[in-house]
Amino acid sequence: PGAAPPVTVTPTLPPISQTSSLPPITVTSSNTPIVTPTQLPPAQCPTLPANPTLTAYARLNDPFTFFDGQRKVTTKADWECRAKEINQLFQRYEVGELPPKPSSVTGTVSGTSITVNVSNGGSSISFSASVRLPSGSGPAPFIIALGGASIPIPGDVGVITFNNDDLAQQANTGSRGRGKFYTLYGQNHSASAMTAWVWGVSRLIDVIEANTGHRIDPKRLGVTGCSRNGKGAIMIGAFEPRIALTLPQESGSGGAACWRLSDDMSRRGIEVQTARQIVTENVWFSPLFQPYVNRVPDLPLDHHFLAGLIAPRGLLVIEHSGINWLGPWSTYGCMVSGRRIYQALGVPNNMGISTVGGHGHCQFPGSQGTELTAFIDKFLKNNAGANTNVQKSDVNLNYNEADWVTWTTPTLT
Ligand code: MCU
Repeated sequence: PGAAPPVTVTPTLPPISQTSSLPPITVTSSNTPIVTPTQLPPAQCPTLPANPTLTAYARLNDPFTFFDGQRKVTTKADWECRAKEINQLFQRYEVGELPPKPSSVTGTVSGTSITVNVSNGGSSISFSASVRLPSGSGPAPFIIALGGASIPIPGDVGVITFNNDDLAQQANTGSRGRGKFYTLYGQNHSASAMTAWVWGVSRLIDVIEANTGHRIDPKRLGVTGCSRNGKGAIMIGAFEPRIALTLPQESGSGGAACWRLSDDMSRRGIEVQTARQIVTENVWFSPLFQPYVNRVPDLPLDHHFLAGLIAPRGLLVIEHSGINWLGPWSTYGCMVSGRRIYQALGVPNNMGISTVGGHGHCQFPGSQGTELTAFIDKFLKNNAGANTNVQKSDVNLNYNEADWVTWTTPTLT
């Protein structure tokens, strides 16, 4: 038998063409990154479980670990996710739901007032704020003052006086569900009075942004308020990113103080406002907070996180060192540890803490004038050189941070 014929393999696939239809890659400059950081896909933010399991924690919660207890915050993008998570935690455990911008928000801005008209579903409300124009002409910075300003505001900065009680009353626990916010969203809405005020300021800013030809520069807005309205001011700074400078004054417990630290003062026999007491006095917090006031360590947050929600925007915490009810040690310690978040973001001096006594409640003392002026200059008047490196108290409050903070502060990239 002869040898088998050789097997001939005829390729059926067409030959691979050497010419490509893709355009050639052009290198324009060796220094130009192909993808700029802002074009990077957003980090995946974790979502909170529907029914979170809480783990008691006696110290100040770690801002740099996510709620799941595992994932760490190592980049600024991670922090944006963590801040969203913290915002949700505040709504869920303390202040109730903050409704988004409603379907219809209209209004007018004049040299004397801002009028806001809002409709949502079948209901409508109108409210207004009064305007004090600054000296000069053209767009200028303005400070929104809850119930009126009790800090000195320079003449070249305008003032918007917002009657926050009109949106949500705060006389006593009987004020629950009373005010125009609840006319719109219903008496049983979970939002606390403070949440309703946040919402109201957001609508004022909507109207300021939607109108032209007035003097209010929407990019240079501050917010202030004293005492109960100082609690409101810090919440507004935390929940409304269009606020450039937050100036809470003597906000005390429920504001710049941490619940855990105020409870510690109370255990030491100091007569300080606590979570347990505050819900029996007024409606600043949501009914959702009630179950936690006697088990504060279960809360997955404390108020040092409020500083983190405001960061990197300007924040000067103005407190009183001599009124125990306000929790001077608690406000100071809470904010010193909250300032770690600004430090992590590389902007420690965008936040200042100033605690001074020897004056009446809400009577701004001259000795805090330098830092107030510096923060207004830097964040409302674009004076980058103003010295806002402020962390002071006129008395030694002896906050030993190591007792309360065991996490370390990363440098976020
Ligand atoms: C510091 O803010 C409050 C405080 O929380 C209340 O307990 C007290 O009754 O009133 C203070 C206040 O708003 O004073 C004007």
